[in-house]
Amino acid sequence: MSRVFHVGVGDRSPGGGDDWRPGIVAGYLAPHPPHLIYAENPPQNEPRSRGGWEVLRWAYQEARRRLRERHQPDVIVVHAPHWITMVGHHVNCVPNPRGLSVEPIFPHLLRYRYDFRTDVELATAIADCAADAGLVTRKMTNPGVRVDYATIGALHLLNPGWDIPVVSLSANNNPYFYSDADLEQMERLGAATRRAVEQTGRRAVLAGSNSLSHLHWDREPELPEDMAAEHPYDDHQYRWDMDLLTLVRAGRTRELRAFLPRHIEATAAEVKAGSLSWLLSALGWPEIPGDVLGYGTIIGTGNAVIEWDPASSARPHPAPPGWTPGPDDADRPRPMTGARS
Ligand code: 2X7
Ligand code: FE2
Repeated sequence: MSRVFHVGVGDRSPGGGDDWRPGIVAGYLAPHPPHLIYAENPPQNEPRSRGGWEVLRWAYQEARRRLRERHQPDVIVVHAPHWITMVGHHVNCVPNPRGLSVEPIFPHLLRYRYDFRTDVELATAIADCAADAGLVTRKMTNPGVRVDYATIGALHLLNPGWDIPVVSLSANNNPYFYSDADLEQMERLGAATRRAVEQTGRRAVLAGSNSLSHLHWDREPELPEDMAAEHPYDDHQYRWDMDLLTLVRAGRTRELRAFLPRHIEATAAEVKAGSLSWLLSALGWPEIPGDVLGYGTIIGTGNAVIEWDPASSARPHPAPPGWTPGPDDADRPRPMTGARS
């Protein structure tokens, strides 16, 4: 069982140097496939593995180092696509969620005991700011509700010691009723999150818990961590993911915003649930490069760990001359055979 402590805002000596300040100090795209926790063999998870998916796990290792040494947040705010709410956007306001999180499709990979602290003041402020912005919003106060594995996955991988308080947001299901992703509500939720962080004076890191391309196998190898079986679902999905990452690395965030619905349509991308739009909207769609710490596939889906750090002086990686996003797919119909979840 993880041990948890809560450090009050203002109690902590900055330690982060002259640039210590409240606000949203960084955002991460933080994918959650249960395979990553399974491969780490932490004490909270029952199943045991021989490892696997190392490059993505090394990316998370670097994210953890930056979180501890550079960002030192008061709170991690996570938006995750497997806490699905049919009506509105819910905010977990339970002070100390604890229990067993089981991945319903991969229970042999993830049966994880969690026990963490919620920053209830910030959670309440986010719900209130979202309601003020015209979003249907609920404060979830039922301590018996089981926390989903996408919330647990991103949070464990960013902070396995669970010594930083959390705010967890649900994913409203409405994008899945429409053929085109309507991400406008997620942008409003992002702006509301930012307002709440500023009102409460928190130093916050945001985590959008999404995979990228999302068609995947429906058969698992006998040994789940057999890396000889792991590769992109197909070249089509891989190329769309690479184009998305090219925009990210180049800092072309406005174009990325317009590109997301195309990427979703072409690859059934999990960002349809809106975690990435929420995250980038909260950061103000900054025209700064995202730092792609790693990319890898998990049962064929594309996954990237990416950091946006508004205080970083890292320079963009320009796209090759003449490059435009969106592979030329005239000769390649969208594959329809993959499974989705
Ligand atoms: O939730 C997931 C996912 N997003 C991608 C791959 C495998 C399992 O679970
Ligand atoms: Fe997922």
